[in-house]
Parts: sequence; structure tokens; C-alpha cells
Amino acid sequence: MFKFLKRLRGEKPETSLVAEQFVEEPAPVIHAEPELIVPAVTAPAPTEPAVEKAALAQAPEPVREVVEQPAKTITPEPLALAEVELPKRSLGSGIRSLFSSDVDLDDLEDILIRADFGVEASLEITEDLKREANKVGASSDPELRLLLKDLLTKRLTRPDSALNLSSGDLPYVILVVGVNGAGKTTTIGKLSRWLKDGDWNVVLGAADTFRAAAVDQLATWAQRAESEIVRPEREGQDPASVAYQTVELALAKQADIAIIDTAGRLQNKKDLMDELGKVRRAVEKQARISEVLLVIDATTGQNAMAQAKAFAEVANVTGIVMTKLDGSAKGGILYALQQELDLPVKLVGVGEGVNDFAFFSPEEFAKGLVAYK
Ligand SMILES: Nc1nc2c(ncn2[C@@H]2O[C@H](COP(=O)(O)OP(=O)(O)OP(=O)(O)O)[C@@H](O)[C@H]2O)c(=O)[nH]1
Ligand SMILES: [Mg+2]
Repeated sequence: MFKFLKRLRGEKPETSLVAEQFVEEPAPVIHAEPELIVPAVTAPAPTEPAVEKAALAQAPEPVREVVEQPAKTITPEPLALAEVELPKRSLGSGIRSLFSSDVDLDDLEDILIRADFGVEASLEITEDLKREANKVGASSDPELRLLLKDLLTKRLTRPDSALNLSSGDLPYVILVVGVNGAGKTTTIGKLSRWLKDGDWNVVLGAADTFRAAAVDQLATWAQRAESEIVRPEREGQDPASVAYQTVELALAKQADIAIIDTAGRLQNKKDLMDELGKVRRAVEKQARISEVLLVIDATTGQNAMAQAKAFAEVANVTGIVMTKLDGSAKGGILYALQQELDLPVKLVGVGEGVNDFAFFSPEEFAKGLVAYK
């Protein structure tokens, strides 16, 4: 299970992990005559090392006796972080099996191609499976399913498939992008409820400002997730300013995470794609972006690849959310996207309900695809 770092609430910081950048520096002891003691040298804020340098530069030359009392310090409240696991979500039976009958090695390549694995990958996987089956003398249906499950798991596993919620650089900001109707708002809703269940403080930003209904939809999810939401002040407000205000509120509330919803856009509309850059820059004025999640509808088929390539290029995508795997017999597109774009799939959606999603687990996904029990 993935481990994440969030703010610690209701316990003493000594027992916690403390974010490195906020660790209080010991106050410098100034050796001087009492009247030469510099006024309270403050333990510096991490972002302002210049303050400390300036204070020390102005300090008189160290001389003579040791002062009895250490210099006074103003201790910044340390940012206490707790290492947490989040409630587990299982893919369950959300993934459609590739096979309606026994696994037949002669049909496998065609089946994989039809499931959108891509021609080259389908051939490679089939050849690998045949070789492995020969080597270990596997030929029965359960044996072949086990081998295929292991083979797919291995090919889908990568080190960066966990959401980036471990840097301790709070609030984590997640920007969610994608074409119209892909499942962005729904994914944000599911994710924020789940984070809330893990006692995370979440702020949502409705930077889809084109439609009042889009804002209302996110507001409904915010209610379910007991999370705060920043709404545009008027329809059509610059999405970048909503994004800015969202991060501002997250900082003010000491939230763990801010998730920003954006309007669906076609990847070939240059002005709309450029707008994502503006949203990014607005966020980065106050915080680092942890994730740019590209939401892709698994039922889109091969067009998903074109979408993903365009978004990855302009929006600095860090991970993929693949939705509607429940409605698709073409789960192979997930495999193809991960391989071709060299981007990790981080979350999957398997239904419209609040619980119908999971962290992407290569093994569970592979099990679903081959209907391995
Ligand atoms: N079956 C299924 N439906 C989903 C899933 N995720 C989202 N949906 C549905 O897909 C439709 C569109 O979802 P939204 O979350 O509104 O999509 P969006 O990307 O925010 O859409 P725009 O804001 O219009 O661009 C809704 O009816 C959702 O309930 C999923 O994993 N499985
Ligand atoms: Mg939406």
C-alpha cells in the first residue's frame, strides 16, 4: 500500500515526521557584552534564507564573554506531518475480461488487438506468452491465464504509479485536465471523498467557469466530500484566477490538498490548450503542482492516444486517470497509453458511484483482464 504524508492533526508534533524545510534552526548564540546582544535573531522561514543572512551580517563582531541566556527566538509552528495510508480501494470485478471462453494461444494476438493493446504490443505479448508456456510446459486454461496475468503485471508495473502525495510540500495541488465528458469532475468527487475518509483537508477549485452547471456539479461533490470549494464569482471568470484563489484558500486553511477542476477541451483547440498553461502559472505563483492528471475515457478507443499525446505536450501531464473501464471491453488502451507516452496510469474509474475507483494496481488490472481468480 502506498504511504503518503499529510498534516498531522490533534497530536503532538514530537511524535511526527517534521518537514525538513520547516525544521527550526537552533538560534545562533552571540558572544557579546550585554548591550551588544543583537535583538532576537529569528529562526528563519525556509523561503527567506536571506533574512537570516541579513540579520547576521548586521550583527556586531563577536567578542568576549559567553552570554548566560541563549538569544531569544521566535519559534515558527513546525509543520508536523504524519505518514498515512489511505483507505484501500479494490478494483473488484470492474474490469472486463478479454476472454469469453478458454484462452487459446492462436487467438490471443487478435483478441489483444481488438482490446486496443496496439498491434506491436499484441504480437510481443503473444510471443512472450508462447515462449513462457513452452518453457514451463503450460497448456491448460488456468495455467495460461496465470502466465498471462503475470506477464501483463510485469509489463504494466512502474515505480511512479502512486499519486505524488509524499513530498511533504503542502498543500499538494492537483490539476485535472481532459476532453469534454471524460470524467474529470466525477473523478475529483470520488477522490476528495476518499481523501476526506482518510482525514485529509481538501479544497476544491471550480475552474470550469464556462457553465454554471459544471460549478454546481463540483459543488455537489464538495458537499458529499465535506470539502470547501472555491467558485468563480461570475460565469466566464478567468479560470486562472479561480485556480489562484483555490490555492490561496488552501494555504489560508492549511489544507493538505487542493484539487482544481478544469473545463473539458478538445486537444486541437490551441487557445483552450494555451489556457491550461495560464492556469498552471497562476497556481505556481503560490505553490508547486504535485500532479497534472489527464482523464481519459477508456471507451474512446484509439482516439485516446491522440488526445493524450496533445495534452501531454502542452499541459505537463504527470499521470493518467482512466475512467469508464467498467463500460469498456478495450482495457488494452491503458496498456498502450502507458507504454507509448511513458506516463504512469495513477487512478482508474470503474463506475459512476463515489466508491467506483481505485489506485491503479497492475496486478489487479491484469487479473481483471484475464479473469484470473
Ligand atoms: N460508467 C462510468 N461512468 C463514469 C465514470 N466516470 C465518470 N462517469 C460518467 O461520465 C459522465 C461525465 O462525467 P464528468 O465527470 O461530468 O466528466 P467531465 O470530464 O467533468 O466533463 P466536462 O466537465 O463536461 O468536460 C458522467 O455521467 C459520469 O457519471 C466511470 O468510471 N464509469
Ligand atoms: Mg466537469
